[in-house]
Amino acid sequence: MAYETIIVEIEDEVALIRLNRPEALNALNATLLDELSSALSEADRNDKVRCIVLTGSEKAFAAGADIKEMSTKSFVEVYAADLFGAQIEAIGRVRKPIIAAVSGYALGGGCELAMVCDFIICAENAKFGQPEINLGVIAGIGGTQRLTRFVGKSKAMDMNLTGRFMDATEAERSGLVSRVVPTAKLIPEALATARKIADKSLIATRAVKEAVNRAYETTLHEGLLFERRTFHSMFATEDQKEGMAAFLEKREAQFRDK
Ligand code: CO8
Repeated sequence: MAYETIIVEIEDEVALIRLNRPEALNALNATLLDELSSALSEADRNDKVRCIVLTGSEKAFAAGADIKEMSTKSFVEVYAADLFGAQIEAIGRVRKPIIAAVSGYALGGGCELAMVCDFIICAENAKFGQPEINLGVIAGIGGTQRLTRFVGKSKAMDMNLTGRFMDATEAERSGLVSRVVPTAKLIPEALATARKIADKSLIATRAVKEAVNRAYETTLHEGLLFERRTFHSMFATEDQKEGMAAFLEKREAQFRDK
């Protein structure tokens, strides 16, 4: 399918989705979010895709929601449309793993979009921030909620109240990103990581995603029970038999998602 604001490439069972509005540093407008949510849902349904990488350009993952598009809207308009609610929820429903590969600015909605993904690998030039406060508003798609869970209250308050940017070193130290790589190596590293995940059983990678996300939505007791029952359910799969047999036979496992 042809898109206006994103580019989708599928190779080796990995879908690479690039945000592509260079004239606005990949600012998230309604078209981009519509296209992105449908491309991600399509990748989720596509049997040839087992892992997804979401990225932007070297200068910007995304510099936030599109300020030009939003600036003149009224409360009634944004509330009635539930601005960006449907798209972000659709992205949150994707069951295959999504890696955010962040280079340059990930600000406002850009930082929030990266946090909707399952984990973030960033380049040395990455800058994260929730600068909505400078526009007289607050974060609207997770900057006060997901960021707080990633980096804790003190840093989340600091970022949301001052609008300051966090560099890659601080982002890694704070747990916002899983690793930092040289800027030129970002896409190769993210793709290699995605291929590694694509080699696993898709039943198990989906289950990991569900179980880790459960940690943010329930009590420890309920989360541990969910994890244990999900672990038990793996014994109904051929991939569990194959994975354990391959280990004992000292060979690579050939998973078939069954
Ligand atoms: N929206 C629209 N256009 C943008 C945005 C944006 N967020 N960011 C950059 N652009 C445009 C600029 O207007 C400029 O366009 P033009 O050339 O036509 O003037 C072009 O991109 C290049 O930008 P700059 O010239 O500003 O580039 P610099 O390198 O000088 O600066 C910065 C880069 C620091 C990233 C700067 O562009 C900036 O501060 N951008 C805005 C960052 C920001 O405030 N983001 C938060 C936006 S609000 C938000 O994300 C709310 C999300 C929640 C939605 C809630 C729904 C429920």
